[in-house]
Amino acid sequence: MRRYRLAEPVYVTRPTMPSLARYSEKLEGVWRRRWLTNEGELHRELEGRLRERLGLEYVSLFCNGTIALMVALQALRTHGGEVITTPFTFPATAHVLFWNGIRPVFCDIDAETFNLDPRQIEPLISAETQAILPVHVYGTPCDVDAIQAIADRHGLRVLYDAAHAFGVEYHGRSLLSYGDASVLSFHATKLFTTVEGGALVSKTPEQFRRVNFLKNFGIADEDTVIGPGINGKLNELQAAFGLLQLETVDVEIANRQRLTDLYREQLTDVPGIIIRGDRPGVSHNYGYLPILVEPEKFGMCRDELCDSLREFNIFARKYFHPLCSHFPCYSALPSADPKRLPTAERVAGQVLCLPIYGELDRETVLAICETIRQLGRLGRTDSGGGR
Ligand code: T4K
Repeated sequence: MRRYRLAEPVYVTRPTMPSLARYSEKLEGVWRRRWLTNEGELHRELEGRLRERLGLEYVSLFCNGTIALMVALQALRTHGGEVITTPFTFPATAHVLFWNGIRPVFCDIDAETFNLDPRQIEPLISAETQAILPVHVYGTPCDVDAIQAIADRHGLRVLYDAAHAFGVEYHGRSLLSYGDASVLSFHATKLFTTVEGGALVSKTPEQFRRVNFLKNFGIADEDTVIGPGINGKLNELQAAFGLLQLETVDVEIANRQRLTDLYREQLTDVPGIIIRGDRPGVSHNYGYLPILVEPEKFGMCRDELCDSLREFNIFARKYFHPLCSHFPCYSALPSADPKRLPTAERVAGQVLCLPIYGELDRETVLAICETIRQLGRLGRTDSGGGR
């Protein structure tokens, strides 16, 4: 096999950085005002800009997506009982339920979208069910209409974990406008980042007000605390970073789209590698580049491919393996039984997220694809034509 070991490690993602000079410029005002957090000027400006960019009315900034999810559950008065969610997600999704005293009920996923399969939700609804917590995994929209119809039939809330869905539009409107609330993550690994950070998108002015109290200890004014809030605030240094990120995020999406097209072109004919196309009616953000590895056809399994790629300095990631239902804190739940989650089990065993970020160059993507192609060929030869 020809060796393509990359000179520098290539990670699954890399944040776009604003110029240090421009960041310092933005911070000058912060230094002058000595106003560092608690709804500062830059915080207000960023909230306003995000409302415009995302076409939404009620956006509350947060210190991270996890706390925003915690607060969203409180704001929707969802605590105790059960919430139906997906096991194919980052641990935060299930953990915020646990931290709100809620039992997660895991539901299997759809083989195309890797999101909650609406056909499997209804049998899981019980007298204890409070809400549905779907995830737009990799920014691919859930079947929002089917999920809403189920929620309406059973009087359930729908909270979307939209950590990956910055800027995604579905049928011409922001994906974040569906359901009762949506939560974004602005972590350093996300398409749009404030280093750590997140946002909660509310549906109504009442909900928006409640969220803003809850993220600030429930404080209404110096003499009044109206409820048991928490500290979910984003600070001015993060807001400054976010304002500069917002100037480049559309270029970042366009660059990632170009690279996604290149990956698709290069990998579609590789036996045993499944790479998905765009979905109808969706304006994607190209935040992640997941492939599925079918071991029989490819010649090696996902784990072998992932380990082999590391030897070539390519650090792909198995998002989202293991499933949340495998964590010791949830594995004893009846809904965590692998037999009830066959699609999630299969996808978690086959998925691999390849490096994608705007500054990744074309040659590196070509080298990654060629390495995958050759590793597959080698695997098929070693196993006598496929395992
Ligand atoms: N819901 C969902 C569906 C989520 O995916 C997440 C977060 C959340 C909720 C919670 O939102 P937050 O509370 O985090 O806002 C990363 C992120 O830490 C996590 O935010 C994200 N999902 C998840 C998908 O990815 P790790 O453990 O994979 O991160 P780490 O440190 O291994 O970084 C991955 C790669 O990114 C590194 O190999 C290199 C690159 N990187 C990372 C950092 C931190 C950089 O280039 N620069 C950096 O500063 O979880």
